[in-house]
Amino acid sequence: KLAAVIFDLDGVITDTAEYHYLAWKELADELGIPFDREYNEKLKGVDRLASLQLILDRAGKELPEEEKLALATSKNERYKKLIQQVTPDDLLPGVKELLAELREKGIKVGLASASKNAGAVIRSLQVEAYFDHIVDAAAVEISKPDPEVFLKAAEALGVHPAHCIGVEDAEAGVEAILLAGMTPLGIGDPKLLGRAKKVVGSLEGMDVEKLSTLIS
Ligand code: B16
Ligand code: MG
Repeated sequence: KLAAVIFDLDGVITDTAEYHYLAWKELADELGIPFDREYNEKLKGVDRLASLQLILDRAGKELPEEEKLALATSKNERYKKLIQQVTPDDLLPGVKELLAELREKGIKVGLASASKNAGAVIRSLQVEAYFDHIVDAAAVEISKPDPEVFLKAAEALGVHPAHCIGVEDAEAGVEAILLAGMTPLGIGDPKLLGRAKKVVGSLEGMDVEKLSTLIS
């Protein structure tokens, strides 16, 4: 029986991927490293330092740890400036309606994002009230595809993973949901998210009845 739905943020609730891209792009340009939207796909769902590593790897560039931390901080400063533009209009289609229905039917709602800025984005989107728990990404030790962030969310919500649906747009995220023992709903391309129980283009028209059929 469906007890909780645990959402990823970027690519599921809103499309902050574009802002992450712009912030990384500025940094990569300054470093003289080639970086484009296609390569950016690999960074989706991947935490900040691991994303930087993917960019450096592409140029075969090695840097000392302190320098990497400074670059990651610099990217984050740019990102934080960009997300000041986020408003409720940036909610992806169907999200608000689904969150409202989940709340109304007493199904718990959690957020399992790799982003340390997740709380700020959720507040700017003005949907904070719909979430029973937002996992603190800073407290997550191992990134997706490790299931830690989803398991932490389920624990905080007081629900068994078997009664949870996880919603993800990234391959690593779908993997994390499966490893957590939850049912994955994919948002995006079925070719990339083939391991999800079901893949839809967006959450438009998604409701509790449809979600329930995935889990029973
Ligand atoms: P931050 P998600 C992820 O969010 C993004 O997809 C990924 O591109 C980003 O690097 C990561 O959060 C960390 O974000 O630098 O703000 O801590 O998809 O897990 O909601
Ligand atoms: Mg995502």
